[in-house]
Amino acid sequence: MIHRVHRLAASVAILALVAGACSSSATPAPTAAPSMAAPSAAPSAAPSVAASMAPSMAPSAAAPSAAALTVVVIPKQINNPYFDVAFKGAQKAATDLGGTVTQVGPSAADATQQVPFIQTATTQGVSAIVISADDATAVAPALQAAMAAGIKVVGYDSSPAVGAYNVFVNQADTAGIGKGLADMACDEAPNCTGEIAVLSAAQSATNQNAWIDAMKTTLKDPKYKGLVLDGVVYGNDDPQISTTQAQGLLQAHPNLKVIIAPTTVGIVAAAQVVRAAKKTGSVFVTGLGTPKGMQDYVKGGEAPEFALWNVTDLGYLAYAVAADLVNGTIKGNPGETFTVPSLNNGQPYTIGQDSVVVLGPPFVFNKDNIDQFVASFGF
Ligand code: RAM
Repeated sequence: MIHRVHRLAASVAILALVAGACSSSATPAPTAAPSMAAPSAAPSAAPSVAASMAPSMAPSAAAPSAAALTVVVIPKQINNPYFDVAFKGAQKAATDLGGTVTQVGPSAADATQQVPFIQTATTQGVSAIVISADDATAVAPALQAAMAAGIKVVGYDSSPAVGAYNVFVNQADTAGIGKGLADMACDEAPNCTGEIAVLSAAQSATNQNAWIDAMKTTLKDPKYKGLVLDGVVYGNDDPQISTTQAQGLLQAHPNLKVIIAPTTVGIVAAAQVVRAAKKTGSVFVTGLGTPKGMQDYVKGGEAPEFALWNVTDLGYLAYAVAADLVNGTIKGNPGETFTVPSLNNGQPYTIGQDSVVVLGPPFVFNKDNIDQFVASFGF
């Protein structure tokens, strides 16, 4: 137990649980753990399809032009609670900042199915497309065609290829998430020892692949030498496929200690499978999940800790960036700064390398804080 408390403290230092630091809600976040220094804009793991943009001067502040602002949000898939929460944030931003926002997208996390939605939005002549890419390169030509038609493209959550967006809004520092995943697995494995495995989303997902790579880098540190990564399986952000894959992990690896699911769909499926298999207390689940979806499994002991960011704020920030691009407040060039009054305590965001903006540090959830977060933020 002492081990767990110490390790959790270490995790919090990496994945800081910040009291209301990035919230668009008036209600403060529950636990006042110290924040780590503001993360620098993490480079996107997406492959480059075009030369990066030239730096420019910081912009002047300007209010969005509501009349001209029509934004289409294309998530990885609809029917995923994570993206519904993000869309609520975008809707709130549209109310606050002006403009209209709609969400369309495929029912499965499949990039080829995202392309027609991009093309339709382009034909409609919307002002901006906000997209979480199921595959960085598969959506790139359609997004570049949209950009050529004068539409601003904002990636959020999972990056399109560099050059196929104006700005990518990253939910958190990529390396920090990867290290946090390793640390939480280390927390949950007895004495930070034993077999671990990853249940991911789609095999092509930019964000999950970047986090897993960062986690593997962290695992090379001698501190984690007791952890053995059995492999990575893909549940495609589909509850049924994720369940089957989690069951497969338990069967293939009888000594498995931790399933790391860096996907809100996968982590719930894994926790359900562990409970149904009566492995509570011998196999643990961690990763990235919505607090509401994981509340029961945190208390049940299947998933003592996991992480996420403020998803509402992610949608809000993506919309705000789209609005600023459309009205010319920013161009999307590295080095530009901008503020969003209800986010980041009104402090400026800076566009970093590869035109990436980072929302802020994520939260680590456990039985001591999860109820308060859900009550305050509702997701
Ligand atoms: C899923 C999606 C999304 C990811 C979260 C953590 O809902 O794969 O891209 O950011 O999990």
